[in-house]
Amino acid sequence: MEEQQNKTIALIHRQQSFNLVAHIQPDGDSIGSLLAMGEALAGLGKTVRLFTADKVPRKYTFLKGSDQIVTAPERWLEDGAAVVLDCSDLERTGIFKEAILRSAVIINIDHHRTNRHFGTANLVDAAAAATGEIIFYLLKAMELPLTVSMAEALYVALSTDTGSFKFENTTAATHRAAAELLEQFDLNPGTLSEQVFDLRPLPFYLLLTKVLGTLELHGDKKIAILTASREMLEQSGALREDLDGMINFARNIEGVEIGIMFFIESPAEVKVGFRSRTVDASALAEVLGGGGHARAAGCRMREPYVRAREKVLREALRALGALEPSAALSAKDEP
Ligand SMILES: [Mn+2]
Repeated sequence: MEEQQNKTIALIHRQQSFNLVAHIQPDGDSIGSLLAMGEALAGLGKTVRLFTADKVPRKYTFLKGSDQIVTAPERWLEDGAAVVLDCSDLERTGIFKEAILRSAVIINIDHHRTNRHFGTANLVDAAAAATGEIIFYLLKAMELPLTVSMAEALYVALSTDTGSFKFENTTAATHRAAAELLEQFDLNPGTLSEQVFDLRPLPFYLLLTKVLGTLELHGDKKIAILTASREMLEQSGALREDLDGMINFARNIEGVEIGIMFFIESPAEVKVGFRSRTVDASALAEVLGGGGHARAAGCRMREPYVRAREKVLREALRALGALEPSAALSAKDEP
């Protein structure tokens, strides 16, 4: 870790321009990490561009500088170093993958256990609750002074990836970072949390009633499944980003070990999210071609919903130990 941190710092000092990229469907950690890192590099006199393949969700647009994050690849600085944030692999950067691969220098800063170490420097720490936490300690090691907007961005990164410091990825180091941010700046955690976690537009609630209506329980009520579709988004006037966090309703049912949420992208593709209480969600997602964290993971399956759902349910039952590997296959399954 320390060696990779030193390597990262050396690369930052050596390079003059940077393209910072976070993942598709950016979350609070992606946006907060992009903004804090971007402002830190700009403060060092570097030329900086900020990218995500999808637009900044509404709930993060109050963060200063979020309007500088663009989805347009033509803004890419061809001689710039790439800084990839919160991405376990380059697929997660969407349309920016090729541009990143063309870069002479790639700095990979991430906290996913499944990170592929695709960088020139790989500042990867699976023990960190958020990429924002790694950035906080990186900037501290560089002795770079923070600004109030960087502190807000990092606080949002820490609080969103820990579900308000509630998830079991929250550590003393996470709290220390948050405490230092509160100590140094006049942040209001109540206002920030309300903005990020509580206030939702009406279409969110209209969508929620539809999604909760799809609830199914399996495996002795230890697996809860929710399903959403593009039609539901259209009918309720909601955006894709309004689905963010909805999966927790499945996981939070008493007695449920695995919460699963499907999003039907098209008749031929589904996105699947996993939230678990005890089971290794990242191992479950990996079997299905995805990845993530121990308690939160996901995958994308290029097949129709009904078939994908059958496979996912079978793997989830297996992960619970409810199925013996051989008993898991019914007659019509391929071996
Ligand atoms: Mn993250």
